[in-house]
Amino acid sequence: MNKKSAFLMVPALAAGALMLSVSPASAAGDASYQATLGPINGTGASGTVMISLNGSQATVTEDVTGLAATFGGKPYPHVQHIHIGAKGMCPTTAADTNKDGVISTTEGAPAYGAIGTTLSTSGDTSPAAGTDLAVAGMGPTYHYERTFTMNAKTIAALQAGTAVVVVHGLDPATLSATAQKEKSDLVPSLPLAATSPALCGPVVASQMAEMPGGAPGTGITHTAATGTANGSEAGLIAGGGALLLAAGGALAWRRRLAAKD
Ligand SMILES: [Cu+2]
Repeated sequence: MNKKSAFLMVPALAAGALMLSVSPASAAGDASYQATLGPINGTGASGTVMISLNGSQATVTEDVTGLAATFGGKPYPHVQHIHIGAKGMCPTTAADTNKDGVISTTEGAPAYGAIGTTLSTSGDTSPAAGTDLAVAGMGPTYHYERTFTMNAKTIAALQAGTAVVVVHGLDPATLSATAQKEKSDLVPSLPLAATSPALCGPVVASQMAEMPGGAPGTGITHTAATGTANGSEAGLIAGGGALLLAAGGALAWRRRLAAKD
């Protein structure tokens, strides 16, 4: 339903998207995105993320606060990712299909998809590093900033409005007695709390980056990309032009969805 209406709105935006695509090549891959992170699983945490793209070079700046503080007497490791390939949304409590009171990472996947990029503090940024606790964000409050080469799938998701930042790791004490005994759906050697989502925010195009000196004379205004609370509708609409231009990508995206249970 949402997808359909978003595609119906594409013709109005397609002209703008095409005009942007013929702007100077040096600016072709440059864009900025942002996400406001909100609590999942009742963490009460919050945060912001900025992503600045220069070709495939991404600079990610993130500030979070209110997360679980310690685990085993050490700063709590919060693995964090840009998820891609689904609806570009954060899950609601309805996603807790096994009714244990916790939205697990897997239960949230129909909304935000699989890991596209790991926001690790060093080394690998691919999905393979997704559950490496050693390169996770640490403690209840942290500032993260890193520049790295972002993979094409994640860049495509940013452009399509289907990227979602998810920070994981819950305080086990806040879980139901049942959930406290469960194992992680991602890493069975860890408790469920360790990998379940704590913060989530759909990534939307940042208006600021489109203004300075960009595409003079095109007269294009970007009203669709302003970050609404859930971001999904705006993201789908804003990404419509890009999806149309990258038909192959859109097809692959749908195949991924179809392949998913
Ligand atoms: Cu994740």
